[in-house]
Amino acid sequence: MDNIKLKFKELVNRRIGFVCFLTFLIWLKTVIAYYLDFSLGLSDILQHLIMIINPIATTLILLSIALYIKRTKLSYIVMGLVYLIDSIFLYANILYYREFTDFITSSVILGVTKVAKGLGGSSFNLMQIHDVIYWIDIIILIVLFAVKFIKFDNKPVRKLNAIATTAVGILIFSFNLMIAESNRPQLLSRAFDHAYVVKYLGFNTFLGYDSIKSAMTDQARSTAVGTDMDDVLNYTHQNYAAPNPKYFGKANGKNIIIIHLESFQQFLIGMKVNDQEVTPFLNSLYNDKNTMAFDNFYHEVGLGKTSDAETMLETGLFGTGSGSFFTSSAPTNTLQAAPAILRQKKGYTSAVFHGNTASFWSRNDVYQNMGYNYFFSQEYFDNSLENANMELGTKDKLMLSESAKYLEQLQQPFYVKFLTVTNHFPFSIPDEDNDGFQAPDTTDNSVSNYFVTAHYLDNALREFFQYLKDSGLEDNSMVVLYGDHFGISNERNQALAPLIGLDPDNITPYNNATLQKVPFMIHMNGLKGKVNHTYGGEIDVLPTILHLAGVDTKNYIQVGTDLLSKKHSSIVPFRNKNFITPNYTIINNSKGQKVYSNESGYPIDLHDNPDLATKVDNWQTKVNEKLKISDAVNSKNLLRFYTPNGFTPVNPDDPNYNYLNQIQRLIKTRQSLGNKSTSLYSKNDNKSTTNLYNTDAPEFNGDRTPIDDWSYVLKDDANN
Ligand code: GP9
Ligand code: MN
Repeated sequence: MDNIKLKFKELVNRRIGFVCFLTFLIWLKTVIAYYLDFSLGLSDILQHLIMIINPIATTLILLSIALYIKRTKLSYIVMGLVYLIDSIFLYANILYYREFTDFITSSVILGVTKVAKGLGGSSFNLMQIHDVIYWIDIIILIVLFAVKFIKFDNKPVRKLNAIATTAVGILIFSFNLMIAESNRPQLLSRAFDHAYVVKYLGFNTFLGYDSIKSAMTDQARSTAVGTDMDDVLNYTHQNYAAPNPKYFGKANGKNIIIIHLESFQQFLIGMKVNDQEVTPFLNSLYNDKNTMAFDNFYHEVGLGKTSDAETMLETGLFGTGSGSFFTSSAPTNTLQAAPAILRQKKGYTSAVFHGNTASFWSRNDVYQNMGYNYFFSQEYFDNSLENANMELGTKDKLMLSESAKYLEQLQQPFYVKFLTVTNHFPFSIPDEDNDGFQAPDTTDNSVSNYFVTAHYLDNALREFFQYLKDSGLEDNSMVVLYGDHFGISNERNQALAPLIGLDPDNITPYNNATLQKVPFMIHMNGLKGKVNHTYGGEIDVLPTILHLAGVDTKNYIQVGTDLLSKKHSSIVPFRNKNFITPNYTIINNSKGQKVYSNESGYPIDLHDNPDLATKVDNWQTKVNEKLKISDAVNSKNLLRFYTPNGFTPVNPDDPNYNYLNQIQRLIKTRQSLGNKSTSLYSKNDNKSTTNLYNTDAPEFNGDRTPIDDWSYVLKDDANN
């Protein structure tokens, strides 16, 4: 035993030995993390083996840099830094994965300050007790140095030995790559999902791989030329679905109110837990005679989540394949977005209401670039109220009720979007915000609490709709509601399963895909309501809304199709190229492609069904093309080369899209229009309607002042 200790001591007291020891520790932590915190879909022994060896190579190569440095202190500092950065990177990946089921890319790192600012304490909730494992080694190392078990080795490493160490790293890497390629041909050349690259090559290599890809995208943008638009125009002309005359212009001149239901999945509609309806108000709206509700509607977001949903709804194009379009190209690309189209074609005023800081997802820049006239973000709601803000912003009841005083000042018709936020992971609200709803019992707290925050959102919406009714806004508005994406990630579906009648031990890719259904409802007096079974997704919303508003989308570059059109395409692509048709669900994963029957939920053997195989191939080609066209437009910034007839691209510096002094602007607009002002406030004989808004938000405690008052914002506005 002593002998071993002595040998070990000897080893770690030499620089090369110490580097090997550090490599061992990183390797150990990473492998533990792979098994404890990630599910990478390992299907055979070789894949386990490849995954187990993949952390070694890059760690050894990076640490070996220190061996080229002769000066003792500097050499150890470099080792320490590399070790620390690698440890932080590993842990950041673990936290990121818990929320996004994905891995850190270069665009996540570049956008991290913007995103982190708004994320606040939410990452704390992602931490778990066993995470101690990922940091204990640092303490052990410090102790080993403190008790002088390990000392600095003053003897520099001979250059040849340093080179040999790096070479061993490179050799292991090549071996790793080789067996990875043999197990999964074209791993890097074809666009597999991120989990593949990590499973086969590790986090570091994935980051490097992704960075190269991003650099190539920048290249794509700078080398693009006008004729690159030809394919896009061909595509949009061929795939254009003409409006259904029955619905075209049905909402002509009406206000359009979009309500973004944060993390809201379709299974909540009509659901009961502990004998209580989770969302009684939305259930009634879903079945209302004036609501067209879709029950086969899917979210199609990628890593940009909320921002991807917004990208699709505002621009009719998908979010980018990695990272978020909002934080990468959207602030500077030329866009043809809903606020600008509606302003130019139908005279709409536009505004967004959202309880988070304005810079989250780069919204302040993106909205200007889309042509939004106003953006009422967190500072426009009373932050002095106790508990007003949760991790991701002002609670929904406060945000919605305090919005009334801004909404009533907007010139009509208006196009407005309310982004709710309380029903967001980690799904926690103070007890006083719960009206006694009992969370279901599950094995995962965040899954149980999801129902409580969804119920809270439902109550907030009931209050909001009551105001729409009482103020008369309901009569001249079309209200559109949609769930932006899943709240329960695939990782947590096991805990959810018993509540929705699934077997927790046998959740199939088909089940996971079906769980990506989100609500989509259009509510408008006179719109003959019913539950509509058409298959579609978020990409189809913009043409649907524009056609209802009486704007033909023919000349705009949008890749979805009007859900109400006879020519609507009911192949629903996911961002990862999986897709759903009315009869089949197609999943591409490490084991190849699987086709599930929507009727039975079971896979179909295509060998027995060559006709279907051909059809699936054709559909897949269509799905790939749709995503490719959308990606080409966004990544190459192609809309700068194409302006539809009668459309003027937005100049984001126009003072009409400036979010300073918004209140002054609202009032000035009203005053300068005199009796031509169409705001609700003007129509109500220059009297506020906020007294019609009733909320039981505990913060107000019966005191209406915060709903009516905007003096705290005026103060800030005056300073600007
Ligand atoms: C934050 C909110 C949440 O402002 O929109 O974004 P998400 O995490 O869902 O993408
Ligand atoms: Mn979201």
